[in-house]
Amino acid sequence: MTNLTPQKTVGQLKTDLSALCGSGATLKIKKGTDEITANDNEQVGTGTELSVSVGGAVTDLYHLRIYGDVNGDGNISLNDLTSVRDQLVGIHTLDEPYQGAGDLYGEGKITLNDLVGIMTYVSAAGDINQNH
Ligand SMILES: [Ca+2]
Ligand SMILES: [Ca+2]
Repeated sequence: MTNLTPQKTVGQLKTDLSALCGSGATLKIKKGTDEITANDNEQVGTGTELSVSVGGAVTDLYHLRIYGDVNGDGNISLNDLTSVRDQLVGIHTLDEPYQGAGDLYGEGKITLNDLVGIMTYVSAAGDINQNH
């Protein structure tokens, strides 16, 4: 699931998806192994799992992806910039879904362009397209 804005909270996500859950469906939000459905102020990020169930059976399962958020905290910050740089120089390799979130332009790999894109965002000189 993409097209999400950075710094979105559980509460905002629930509001966004209220139409989906109006029909007797239950929404469950998990970050790692922790269920955070009830923590309305907690930020969701890359890797946050969203499941929709009807009558106890899961009908839809999504993993959120915020382009530029490669550590899953929901912010696009210097920490993400550092992780992408480390990947580029070969110090560290990102796993999915974080790798995909670092590939801002969706061409299948992290390159210098992605690093520049995050740098531009962090320095408030440009936005990252979340809609792809
Ligand atoms: Ca982040
Ligand atoms: Ca890329």
